[in-house]
Amino acid sequence: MKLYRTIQGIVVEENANFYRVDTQDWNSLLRDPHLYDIAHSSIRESNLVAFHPASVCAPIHDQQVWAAGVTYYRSRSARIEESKDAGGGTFYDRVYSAVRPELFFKSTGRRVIGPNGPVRIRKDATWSVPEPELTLFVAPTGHIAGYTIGNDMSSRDIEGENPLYLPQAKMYDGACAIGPCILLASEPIPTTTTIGIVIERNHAEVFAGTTTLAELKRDPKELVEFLFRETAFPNGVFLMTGTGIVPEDNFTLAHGDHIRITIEGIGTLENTVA
Ligand code: DO4
Ligand code: MG
Repeated sequence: MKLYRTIQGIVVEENANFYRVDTQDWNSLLRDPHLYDIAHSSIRESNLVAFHPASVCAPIHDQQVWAAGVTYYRSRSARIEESKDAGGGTFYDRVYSAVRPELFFKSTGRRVIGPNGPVRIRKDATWSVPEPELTLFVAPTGHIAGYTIGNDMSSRDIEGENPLYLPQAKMYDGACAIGPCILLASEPIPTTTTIGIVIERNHAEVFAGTTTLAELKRDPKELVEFLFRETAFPNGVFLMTGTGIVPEDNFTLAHGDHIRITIEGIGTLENTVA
């Protein structure tokens, strides 16, 4: 069951049919402890609606986005390499195997870019990449209520120069895209789930990569447990779970690049670099 926030209102998709959810308020719906049941009870013939993909917005309003880092071996290795001159090797290696994960604030809800919206690379960066990440929607109670697709846009040269520059490398306008829907799930997402990314430049593929959730080193529940330890999220929160796909070191994004991230069972998030 997939939940969409659209210009026309809130819509739930089940078996390729779309149904109106009788509330206009995304925050109160996501806050509701009966979110799954409310969405499920909307699946009836009298609620059938036409679906317009172009009207889909980011599935977020007043929720924050947080992110986990170095949760895949590939991310650990890429970061050790990019920060070797700054002595980052031990930081990234240590956080990969530490009990406490790396968690950082990524974006306010209102700054998030939705499906087909423009993501950005920093003007003062020379090495920029998208990071395709399974993103959890966590209810105010700390329960993982759903899953979406996230793009944690990052400036590798800025982060690599000094780990203390991470907020500048990762928190700027157009650095966070989420969507297209929230997969509401009563069961954890399977570890066989595939994550794929394709980047096209002038209609030609310049990078493609895939991974699966089996490569994710930490249980999503463990990440949530740390996030909720000393912080409350009254509207719920989105938590990116880290990237397992990092392009080769000679790759950097360019203006006009088209980024397509697909997570099995959820859908595809498409954005263009503005
Ligand atoms: O340690 C820096 C950020 C890591 C990250 O964003 C990731 O692994 O996805
Ligand atoms: Mg990331």
